[in-house]
Amino acid sequence: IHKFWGSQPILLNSNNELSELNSPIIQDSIAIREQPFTLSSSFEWSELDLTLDCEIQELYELLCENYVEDDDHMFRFAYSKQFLIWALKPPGWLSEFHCGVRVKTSHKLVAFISAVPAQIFVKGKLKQMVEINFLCVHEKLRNKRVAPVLIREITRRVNLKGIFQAVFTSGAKLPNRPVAVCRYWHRSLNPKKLIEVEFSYLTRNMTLQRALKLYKLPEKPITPGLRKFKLSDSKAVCDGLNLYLSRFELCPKFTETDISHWLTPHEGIIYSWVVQPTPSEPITDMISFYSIPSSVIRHPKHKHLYTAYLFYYFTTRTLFQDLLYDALILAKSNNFDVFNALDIMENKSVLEDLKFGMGDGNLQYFFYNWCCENIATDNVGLVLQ
Ligand code: YNC
Ligand code: MG
Repeated sequence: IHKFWGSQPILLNSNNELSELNSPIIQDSIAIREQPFTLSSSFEWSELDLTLDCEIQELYELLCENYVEDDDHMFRFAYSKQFLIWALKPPGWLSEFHCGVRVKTSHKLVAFISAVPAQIFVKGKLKQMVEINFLCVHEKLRNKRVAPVLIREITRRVNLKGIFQAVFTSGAKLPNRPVAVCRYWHRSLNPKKLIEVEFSYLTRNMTLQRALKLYKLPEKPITPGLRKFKLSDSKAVCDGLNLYLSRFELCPKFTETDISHWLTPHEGIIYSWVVQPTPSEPITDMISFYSIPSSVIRHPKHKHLYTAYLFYYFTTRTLFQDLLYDALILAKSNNFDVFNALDIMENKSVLEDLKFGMGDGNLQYFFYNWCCENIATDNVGLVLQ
């Protein structure tokens, strides 16, 4: 029944048998096809050049109009152009991995998939993998088996670079067996707007006045010594974060260059703070979140919902709950409407106290060509965009 996924080196939900644990499902020595996979005759492959603003614009429009929506079709991700550059051009990026499909005659971009290289620790083993993201097929081309061709083609291109494992997430249920099943939690920052766009609801016991009071936050962060991350913090933060993440069964391993890329603050993209009690002392803690607006589909007043997503953090001195509270304050003061966090890492232990509410729907983590037993959510230390 699953014609595509049934042919791939992955674990299926329907099959309980695990092959050798914590190892590849097929070996690296497979023959790699030299020619691109065949698209139907009216389409052509097109490597996007994300150094060109016009091509970023095309990708931005494809995703804005056709990328992930919630189940009720009220909101659709509206990743900004600058965010896409940040997410798709980390250290080691390759333009072959920005894989587009165009209509031959009009050159219109109608489908896309991407990969970025990443070093991933899984149950103590370090593997060079890619992270797959932004799989998108134009609405008019759905259910025509374009997605399997995109996945096969990105796999071929990744294999040609000597990489044979991938990690990806999906909100939609797939036939693939997830390695972890996580959930988003939401913390209201702007309850009035969230109610207006029907992201949240009032109840008999919860009036707008009560909601405003419940979710009110101070204007300034509380932790002494909290300041914005700067480039020169990269080494200390890289060491601190890698050490912190090593406690989780699934986590990335960062280089100093990765940290500079992923954590240097950019308005509207990525917000990062460190705690350095005094300038002569070392950095003790770090927290970060990124920005993905969503389009509010067909709303008379509000066009976008501004959402902050908890990214990486580590603590050695500050209580995690206090650090995340400061992140909420900073997100609010940067005009975000809602703050999202998964129940991964240490998050679950503080979400309720910080007035997060559990979302509906899961975010599942998957491997490609890696056999591994399930990982508990609080053992996941990997965040994808
Ligand atoms: C999905 N999201 O099961 P079977 S997340 C993976 N991820 O195959 P068709 C998916 N597979 O069951 P459509 C998938 N959605 O018959 C569907 N599938 O074996 C499978 N939505 O293909 C599905 N973006 O072309 C089925 O489906 C086959 O036209 C059906 O296209 C799907 O980025 C899609 O949600 C998702 O744009 C492109 O619905 C389309 O519906 C769409 O007939 C809105 O496909 C946007 C959206 C997904 C966001 C993401 C992660 C993607 C991971 C892909 C897998 C990577 C594997 C690793 C490769 C590298 C390996 C190395 C080394
Ligand atoms: Mg299709």
